[in-house]
Amino acid sequence: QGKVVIITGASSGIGEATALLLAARGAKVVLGARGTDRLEKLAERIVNQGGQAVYASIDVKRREDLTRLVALGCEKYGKIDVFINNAGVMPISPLDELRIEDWEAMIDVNMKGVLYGIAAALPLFREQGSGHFVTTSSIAGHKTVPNQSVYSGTKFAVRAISEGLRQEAGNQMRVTVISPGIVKTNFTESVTNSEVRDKLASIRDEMAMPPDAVARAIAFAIEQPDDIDVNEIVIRPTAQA
Ligand code: NJP
Repeated sequence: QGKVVIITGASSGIGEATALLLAARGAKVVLGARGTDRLEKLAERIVNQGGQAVYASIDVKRREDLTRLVALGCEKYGKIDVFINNAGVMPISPLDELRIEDWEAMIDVNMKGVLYGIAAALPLFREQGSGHFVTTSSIAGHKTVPNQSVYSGTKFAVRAISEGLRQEAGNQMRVTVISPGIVKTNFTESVTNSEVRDKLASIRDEMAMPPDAVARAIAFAIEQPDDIDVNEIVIRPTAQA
C-alpha cells in the first residue's frame, strides 16, 4: 500500500502483469521500457482503474535512462521503495553459430541493464535508509541446457550480483531474486534462430504459466514486513521438468 515501485520491462509479459497487480493493491508504479505506446496504454489502464502510474521510454542499455527513471519516480512520488530489474531478452542459439550480436544483447540487457538499475537506485536507497531490489533471473540461472549458455550465464550472473548486494546492503535494504520457469509472454520474439524459436514457442504453448503467477510471487516478496527479506523465489509450471 502506497509503495513507489519502479518496473523495467513493464511494457509486456511479467513486467506488465506485475504493474497491474501492484497498482491494484495500492502501489504507485513507475513504468519503463522502450515501447512507449504500450507503456502509455498500460499507464492509462491503471489510472482508469483508480491506480497511479507514470511511465518513461527507456533503454536499459543506457545507464542515463535508468537514472532518469529513478528521477521521474522521485519527482512524481517523492521516494522509491522498490526497484524491479525485470527487462530481459532471450535470443538463444547454439554457441557454434557465433551469433555474437545476440550474445552481446543478452549481456547488455540482462546483465549490464540490471547493474545500471542498481547504480541508479542504490545511492538513493542508502540516503533513504531503505529500499528493495527485485531482479528477474530464471530457472536458467540455476542450470543451463544446450542453446542457452549465454542466456543462462547472464541469469547466473544476476543471481550472484544480487546475493553480493544483499550481503553488502546490511539491514538497510532487501534483495529478492525471482527465478521463473517458462512463462506465457513475448520472450520468444527475441530469438533470431527460427528453429530454436519455434521449438521454444511450442514448449511455451504446451505448458507455460501465466505472467500473473510470477507477478503474485513478486507481490509476495514486496508485501512482507520490512524486517523480512524473501531472498529468492523459484516458480515454474508443475509440468516443467
Ligand atoms: O518477456 P517479454 P518476459 N530496454 O518479452 C523489455 C525473464 N524470464 O516478460 O523495450 C528496456 O514479454 C521489453 O519492452 P520493450 C526474462 O529473461 C522470462 O517473459 O518495449 N526494456 C518488455 O517489456 C526477463 O528478464 C521467462 O521491447 C527492454 C520486457 O523487457 C523477464 O523475465 C522465463 C529492453 C520483456 O518482456 C521478463 O520477460 C524466465 C531494453 N533494452 C525468465 N529490452 C519466460 N517468459 O519464460 C527488452 O526464466 N525490454
